[in-house]
Amino acid sequence: RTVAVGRALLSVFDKTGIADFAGALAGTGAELVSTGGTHKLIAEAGLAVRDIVDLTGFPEMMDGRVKTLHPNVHGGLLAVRDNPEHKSAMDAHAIGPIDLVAVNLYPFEKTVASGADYATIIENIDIGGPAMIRSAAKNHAYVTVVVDPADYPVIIEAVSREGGVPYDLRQRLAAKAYARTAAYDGAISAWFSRALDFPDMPWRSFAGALREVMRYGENPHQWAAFYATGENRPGVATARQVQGKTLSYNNINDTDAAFELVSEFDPAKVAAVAVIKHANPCGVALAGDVITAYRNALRTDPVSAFGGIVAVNREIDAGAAAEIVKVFTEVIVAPSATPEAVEIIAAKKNLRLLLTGGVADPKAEGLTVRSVAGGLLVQGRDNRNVDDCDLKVVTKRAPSDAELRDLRLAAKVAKHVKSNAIVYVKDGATVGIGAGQMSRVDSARVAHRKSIDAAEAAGIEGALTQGSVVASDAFFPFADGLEALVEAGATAVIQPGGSVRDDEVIAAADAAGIAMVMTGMRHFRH
Ligand code: 93A
Repeated sequence: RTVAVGRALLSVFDKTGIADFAGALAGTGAELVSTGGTHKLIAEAGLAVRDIVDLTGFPEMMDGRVKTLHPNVHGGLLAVRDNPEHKSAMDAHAIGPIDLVAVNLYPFEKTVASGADYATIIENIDIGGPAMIRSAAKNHAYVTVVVDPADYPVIIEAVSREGGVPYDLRQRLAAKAYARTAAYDGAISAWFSRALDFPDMPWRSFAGALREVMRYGENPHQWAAFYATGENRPGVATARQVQGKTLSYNNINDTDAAFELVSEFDPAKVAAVAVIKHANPCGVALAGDVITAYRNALRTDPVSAFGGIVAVNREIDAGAAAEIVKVFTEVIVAPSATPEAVEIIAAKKNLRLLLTGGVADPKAEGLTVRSVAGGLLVQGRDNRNVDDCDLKVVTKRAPSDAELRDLRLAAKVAKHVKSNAIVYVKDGATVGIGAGQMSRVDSARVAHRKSIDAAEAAGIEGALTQGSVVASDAFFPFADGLEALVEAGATAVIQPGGSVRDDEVIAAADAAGIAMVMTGMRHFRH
């Protein structure tokens, strides 16, 4: 529904565009009400405008600290217009509805940035403004709230075209309003923690639901805390810890990487197991059952698996539990575990068992956040994978069905390996993983060399990568990367493509007689 603006309350610190906005609203028949400075400016523009003092029956007092904090304001903003009880309260107390609020806040952030003293900063904490914004935004079913002068034109346009503000616009403006008040309070909270220099509780300066203060961070000399975002997503933040020591900062980070990886695979179709170290997989395998998948995942790099994290996309049964506890493991994470499995794991007192209740939807939206000096980098989750791609065969030889199955697995694993990522797969299991090298050629070689060690440990001649397929998280800038894969014995390659030298890379693949498919989708992970 579109709501006409019968009465508008304007109270802005930044007065940009406010006179024109007020004029346009008045032009559609709106009554204007305003606070001190804003009132003065609008009146000087020659518009009829009531003083807020008139509406509240109270003077602005205490240096303006109390000017709009009054039932005539908040009742007018919060009343549910078609609720008989609310209506009679309005009648009884002569509270008139307020249909639009334009507020922008005392410049707290700018005051802090200017190096002002403590008292000045405190005086620039706006109280009445956020209160009105939050009241109006809550009642967006009836009320329009505008916190940014850049939004005046779209409101004016709606009012002159439709005679009021449509619901979807009110809703969007309300969402923006809460983002503003949240950021405002966040800035106050961050300043406060800095000002007080909470030496014993530095984690206080963050917004969000504090879950746990940890003994230390990535290293023992770093403090750390764990916050829940409230996303309802099976994973390390929402899991139930059945047993074991408290999770450390690194445990949580690694467990997340592990569980997000196995969540790429539908448990109804296949069992997936990942063994993770330092947030990188050191083995991933798919099989008909968990125990086979675990054994095959372990084979990629049994040395690195020591002290690792094991993630499973299906219920852990007694057989799988007995197999996993043979290797020293820090954390096991899975959707569920049978009572017998829980009992077997209980024999290892320190081993943490986390049950998530399900796998995470790999397609879910979400945020990833990381810090840089003085800022935060925020992006959407990498919620796509090779299944969303149209695969293009670019070589003379096309991959066989078996190769294609393994290529898809390799591509999904590569998405979860730190760049540059090279992942060799054979028969549903990784056989070599090269992670985090600055050169793609080195990642290919590291994985190959490690697979020679793993072959030796398994009593196999040569390298595990012999006869494998391989995925790269990003394109090959030169043919040398492709040649390194051929050297390792790969027979098929999956990669995004898109290099200016794609032709050279394809020619090298054809010369070696291997198949190559391109996905068009890069999966950097830094
Ligand atoms: O001091 S306040 O926290 N107390 C209030 O009741 C109040 N009402 C509006 N600040 C309050 N405001 C703020 O005044 C608005 O958020 C706006 O930033 C400013 C507008 O004042 P003026 O119209 O006098 O320039």
